Amino acid sequence: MQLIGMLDSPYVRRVAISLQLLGLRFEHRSLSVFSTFARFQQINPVVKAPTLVCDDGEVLMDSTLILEYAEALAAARKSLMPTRLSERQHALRLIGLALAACEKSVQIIYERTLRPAEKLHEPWLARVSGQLLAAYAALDSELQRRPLAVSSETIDQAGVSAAVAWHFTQMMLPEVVNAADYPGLCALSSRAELLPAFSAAPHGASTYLPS
Ligand SMILES: N[C@@H](CCC(=O)N[C@@H](CS)C(=O)NCC(=O)O)C(=O)O
Repeated sequence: MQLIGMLDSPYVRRVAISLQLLGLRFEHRSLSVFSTFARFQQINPVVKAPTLVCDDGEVLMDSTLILEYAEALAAARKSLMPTRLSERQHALRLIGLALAACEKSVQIIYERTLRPAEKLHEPWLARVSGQLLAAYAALDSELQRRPLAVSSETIDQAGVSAAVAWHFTQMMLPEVVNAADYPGLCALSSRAELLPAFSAAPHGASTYLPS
């Protein structure tokens, strides 16, 4: 299968890291939804990153749906989702917060980079920034209350998603989210980024490098 999209997208990165942790082989094509729009469009006319081209050619999109498919593919061997209901409920809460943080970060970046400066809408930016800080505040307090396991064998989807979201925001918007205010997220991120699955899929323009 082929994963389409750049690793500067937290959504693409969470899929690239998760596929590795699930033991699934894939080819990565680092196409941009902006600078290579036409090439992306030939693969997926909706031009959403990540896109997954399955082995039979069917095209999936949306990181959460792609991960649902990946979990089913790997089911007999491994899962990144806890099986006990109370643990799964908590993991889903953390993943929801991490995805909201990704969404709000991306909205700020798009507002700043895709819109002419004179058309920036400050009230919208203020609203989205407040939502972003609220998501990270809740995520950080959850992580301080119940720290997550962080090794290649034990990290789960909540750990992957929270670590990827945090690293993305720190790479792109460090002036909006002050790292020192979120010690739980800093601790998770600094350990997660050392894992082989994370370093093989670094944030940025490069292609995933399997070890
Ligand atoms: N909910 C989606 C969000 C994906 C998303 O918004 N990806 C961005 C790149 S970071 C994208 O495709 N942007 C182009 C566009 O929406 O037109 C997911 O989880 O995959």
